[in-house]
Amino acid sequence: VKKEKINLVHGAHRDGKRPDEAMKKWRGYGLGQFIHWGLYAIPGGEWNGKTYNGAAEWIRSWDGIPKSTYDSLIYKFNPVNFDAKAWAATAKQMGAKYVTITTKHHDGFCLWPSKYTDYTVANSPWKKDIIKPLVDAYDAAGIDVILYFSVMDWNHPGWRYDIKTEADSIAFEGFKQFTRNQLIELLTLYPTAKGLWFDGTWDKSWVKQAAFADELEQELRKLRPGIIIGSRFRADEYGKRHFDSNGVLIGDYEQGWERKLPEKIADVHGNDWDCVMTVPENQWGYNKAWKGHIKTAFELIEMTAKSVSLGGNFVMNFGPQGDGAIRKEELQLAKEIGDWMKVNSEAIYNCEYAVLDKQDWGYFTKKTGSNKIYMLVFNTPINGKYRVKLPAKMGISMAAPLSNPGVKLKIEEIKANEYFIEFNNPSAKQPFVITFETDTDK
Ligand code: JFZ
Repeated sequence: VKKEKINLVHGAHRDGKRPDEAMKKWRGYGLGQFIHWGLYAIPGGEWNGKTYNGAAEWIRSWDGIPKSTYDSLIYKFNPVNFDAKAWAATAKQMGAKYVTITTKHHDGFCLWPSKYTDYTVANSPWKKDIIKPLVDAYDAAGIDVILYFSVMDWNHPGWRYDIKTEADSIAFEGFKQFTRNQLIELLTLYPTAKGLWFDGTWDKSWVKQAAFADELEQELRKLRPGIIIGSRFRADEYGKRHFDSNGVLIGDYEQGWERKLPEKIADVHGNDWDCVMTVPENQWGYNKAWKGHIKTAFELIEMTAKSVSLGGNFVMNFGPQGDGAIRKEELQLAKEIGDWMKVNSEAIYNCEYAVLDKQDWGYFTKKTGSNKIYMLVFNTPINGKYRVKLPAKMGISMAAPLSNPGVKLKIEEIKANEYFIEFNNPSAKQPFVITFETDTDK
């Protein structure tokens, strides 16, 4: 039975992937960087000697922290070790092709000198814009910039979690205009930004603004044709978020893959998506403690491979310190990932789902628009024989290690469309890539 389609005015405005060049480029990024930076980096998860296990960027909401005391951290914002070019160099060295930067997190502090609030870098001891040098440095490094923006704003007097009274409604109208002004301001000040990454859009107050948010999104798209906006900005008129009441993705890509990855291609419903991931369990802003399980470069590389193998991008978060420097642990991870990418990025950039069943040794990716397949190996078979099952009529014509393409690997046909590729690589300490080409007359 076909479910009847609901007529929506503010649902998705497109079904299926965006076919334009800007989105094709986004699809080919493979690996990205997220930056969470703001006033919360100054306490770094610690308040009056007390630590808390929640996310460090949420510290303002902890019990017992006076809001006005938190807000006065603006007078301590003086990141003397901030170096936009050094951040961009770290991202570049890691192999990131895009970066998402918090222009304003939930606390409302703006890293750009917004003229619509006093709560900005302009009124801190630092005084200067942070976003402009970052956009310039990343642009110069060839890394696309996406601006993160939290709609929820704990500092703005008009923000409400819900709208219950006439007074709420009046206050929130002012907040909506403020939000629109800030977004137009951001796109005007930083015209090279390729997208907006929305957050803090889950509360009832905002979910009820289907018409306003839809019109605003269209206004922003008109202002910057090609701009990329994910599924986390607005709800439809029935309050459905990410997917509208007809189950169609709202926005250009699915933004729900937060600290988790899909397991199989069916999980992503034919949509574009990216995964945003913290290095510890759940810390986006700088946390001095850095405790619990800390992901290794191996794990982060595997997540990158898995993301690309299922048609998505992988985005690793960085939480720079209050003084503006990136913590040494993150620099080390960026270096290790970058060293791996130097050898293997061909299997990550501009690659897509290979339409092959996953095998035990790791992940398949495929170079978009070609018949070149990559096997990203994370588990090595003891006998050195890599089983490759291909669909009917597809065979392997040539196989080689990506790092040493001159070495042609032995291919044994086991049965129709099923092969062993032999590669004895017992000394491998890092994940590696075997590449093969297919022919379609087998
Ligand atoms: C939000 C923020 O609250 C958090 O501080 C961080 O910026 C992160 C990237 O985004 O946290 C979320 C948002 C959505 C989900 C979970 C955490 N979600 O949809 O599961």
